[in-house]
Amino acid sequence: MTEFKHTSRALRALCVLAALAAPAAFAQSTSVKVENAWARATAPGQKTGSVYVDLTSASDAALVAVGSPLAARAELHSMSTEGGVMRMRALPRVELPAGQTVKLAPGGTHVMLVDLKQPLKAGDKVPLTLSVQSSGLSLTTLKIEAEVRAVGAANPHQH
Ligand SMILES: [Cu+2]
Repeated sequence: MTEFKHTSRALRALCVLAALAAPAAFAQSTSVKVENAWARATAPGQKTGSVYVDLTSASDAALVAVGSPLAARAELHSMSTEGGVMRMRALPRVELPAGQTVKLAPGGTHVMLVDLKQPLKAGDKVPLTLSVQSSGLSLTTLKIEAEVRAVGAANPHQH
């Protein structure tokens, strides 16, 4: 009998917590359309990989973090050509303005997989998590898969 009382008190406490947490979590969740996710097949010995994807967010948001179980870490990079030299830099975030399709594509913004745990072979799937922050500051984690394609040469840049 005593035990039963304890349980119901604990349950009541849980319900209160859930009620407090729910409205904020649902009101600000972001809906993002993910299309054309693919990764470039790696050359033998290559320890980095590039992933590309088209993202369209229903509301103003930003891609703030990426991850993959196939790499030690994943980073957001931009790439540009300055005086004929390809330069790349890490980005803290990629803005996703409402209703606009933002394309992560070769020669531009990309997801870089650093310290790959295995080669990326054509036809394989690369699991990825994308952390999207809405303007209301809430974080949504998207789980996607990028298909590995053998396109052109290996990465134009190596770490
Ligand atoms: Cu890069």
